[in-house]
This record gives sequence, C-alpha cells and structure tokens, in this order.
Amino acid sequence: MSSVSDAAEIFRTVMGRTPEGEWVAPGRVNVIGEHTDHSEGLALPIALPQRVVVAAARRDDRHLVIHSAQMPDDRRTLRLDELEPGDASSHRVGSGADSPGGVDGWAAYVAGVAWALREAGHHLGGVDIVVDGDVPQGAGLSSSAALECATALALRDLFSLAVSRPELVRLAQRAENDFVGVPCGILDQSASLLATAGHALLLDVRSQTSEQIFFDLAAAGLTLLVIDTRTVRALVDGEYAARQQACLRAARQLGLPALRDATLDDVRGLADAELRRRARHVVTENARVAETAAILRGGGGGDVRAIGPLLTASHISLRDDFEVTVPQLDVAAAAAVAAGAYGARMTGGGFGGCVIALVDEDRADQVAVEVRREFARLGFQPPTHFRAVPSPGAHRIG
Ligand code: GAF
Repeated sequence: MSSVSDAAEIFRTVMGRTPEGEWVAPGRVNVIGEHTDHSEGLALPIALPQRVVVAAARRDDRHLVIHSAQMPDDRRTLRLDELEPGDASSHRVGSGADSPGGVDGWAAYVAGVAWALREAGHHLGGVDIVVDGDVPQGAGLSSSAALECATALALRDLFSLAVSRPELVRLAQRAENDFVGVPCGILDQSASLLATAGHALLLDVRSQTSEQIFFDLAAAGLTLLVIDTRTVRALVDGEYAARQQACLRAARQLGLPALRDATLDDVRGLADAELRRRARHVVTENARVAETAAILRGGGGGDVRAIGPLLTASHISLRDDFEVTVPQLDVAAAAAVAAGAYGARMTGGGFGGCVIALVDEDRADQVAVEVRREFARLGFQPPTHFRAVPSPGAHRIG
C-alpha cells in the first residue's frame, strides 16, 4: 500500500494535472459504547493515525472521476446528476475502459457522499478524485467512514458549501445508509469528523452533542493496543441489521422511544429472552460509557487504569448478551487480560475485526506476543497489532 502522502503525486500521474487540495479523514477505535448508537445512546471513540486521503480538483463538466491507489485498474467515471442509490449501472458514462462498472464497492462511498450532498440541496460540479489510505479494510476500524468523511470535506471545500461538520457527519451516514445500503449508526462518521488529537470523543447520539475528553494514556505510562484478529467482518451480512431491529423491537415493546430510555427493571419485563439480552447490553453499555467518561474526567481519582474492568465487562456483554463476538475476538480479549492488560474488548461492529487492550506501555509488545502465541496454539491465523494514538479528526492537508 502506498503512503498517504502519495495521493497528490498519484493524482498528477493519473489525472495529468495538479490537485486543488488534499484532505484526510481518520479511521477510529471505539474505546467503549458499542452498539449503543442505534439506540440513541453514548459512545466514546478516538480517531486513529491511520487515515484516508483524498486529492481532488474540480472539472469543467458534471462528471465524477474516481481513482483509488489501492484499486488502480478500477477507475470510475460517473454522471453527477444521475447518481441514484440502488441501481449500480445507471450512472455510468459510456462503456469503455474508463467505466468498467457502476457504483458498487469502494466507489459507492465516494459517490454516495456526492449524492447525499446533492439531495440536501448543495450545488456540486464535476470533480476528479484520487483516494489513498492506510486504514486497514474490513478490520472494523471504519475505513469506509474515513473515505466518506475525507470525500465530504473535500467536496465542501472545493464547492464552498455552507455545511457544518455535524451536518457532514449526518450526510456521510446517509450516504452509507441510503446509497451504499449499509445500516450503520452515526458513531464512525462522528469519530472521523469530530474527534481531536489527544482526546476521546464522548458522543451523545440522542442530543447530537459531543464532548472532547482528555485521553493521554502515555502520561500514565499506558497504551491502547489494537489487536487485529484478521477475521473478516462485514456489516452488510444482515447480523448488524438484525441487532438494530432487535433493539428497536425491545424499545417498542417497552413503550419507549429508544433503549436509551430503558432501565434494567424495564429490561427484566421483556418477555422474550433474546430481546432481554440485547436490551440488557445496551442499558449496561450506556452506563459503562458514562462511568468511563467520569473516570477519564478525573472522577475516579484520576487513575485511567480504572477503566480497564469496564472495557472487559463491555466485551463480556457483547459476547454473552449482544452476541456479536467470534472466537478470535474472545480469545484475543481473554489472552490480553491474562497477559497483564487492565482490560480488553472487541471494538466496532463485531463478528471479527479488532480487540483493544489497555496495557502498560512497556508490556505492550509482550501482551501482543502472548496473544499471538494463544492464536497459534488454537490454530488461528496470526493477529497483527499496533498502538492507537488519539489523533486529529478529518482536515485539509494541502
Ligand atoms: C459499526 C457501525 F457502523 C456503528 O454505527 C456502530 O453501531 C458500531 O458498529 C457498533 O458500535 O461500526
């Protein structure tokens, strides 16, 4: 994979001119608050240093030309005015080598943002876009949201659109929900556009407000280890939607607007055992986010290590109540804790992807080695790891 700083150079090569600018948007890990966003709840993500970069320049016509450094043979040329969700072939220009496919796969995330902006009444023109990046794909680190958010910021700046970041968050989510067809909540786009360096973003989905909470693990001699189990995950396979629907159903049966409003007493009153488990996860997870935020703000005597047990409790709840883990995630979390992590949990939508572990900085590599050893013992493919440093949200770099 090429370095993200190559995007402008690739643009010059493939588009034959200089881009007007470059914009980056990060992937994320969610520290805690999983599967709460679709119940109007709380979440606490950080932005990662891994990011998507978009180099772009306006065109004289109304075409959207998109090239990906990762998929160089898959350049798309689309008609801006004909972008519509659901019909992958209708917006192609011609049928030559320039337009080998409709808006499916990676290009739909870019085209979807243009569509969502257009639908919201913003005036766009044609644009050449080159996409590059180093957010691992399919690892639950929000490479898709990063692509949407970098595109959104680029289009806003290029066409001087009067649209705030919170509006861009909603438009990027709309692109994913209604154009790409993935029923995600608003967590990932919020993290990518609203997070700031050195902070975790406390997101309150109901009130659509957020708070930057100082998150300086290094000062406490700690680090957040990300262990990529390299198990495939996809939100499109129906399990995500099934969980979302279960939460809506549980809220409806309780006569509440959303599970955000439920108490554990309410949950006990649900007749169906599976719905009870799903709802219990959401209710307890929201409480864990609030507790984590209080500790990080200094309410726990200032010791960040105190969030460890909350992370582990979150994982257990996602495993037993929400049932979105897979053996690799469970093994990685348990092995990290056994190796000395203060707490560990899966992060993201689940069904594969990554685990985060709160560890002493000087133990981090050893914890990774021990997780790897446990994977080898069980015949799982070797995991990879890196340290998550709370990084800036989407911004222009050139
Ligand atoms: C995925 C979704 F895209 C988010 O909206 C969120 O629901 C997350 O899974 C689970 O917390 O990343």
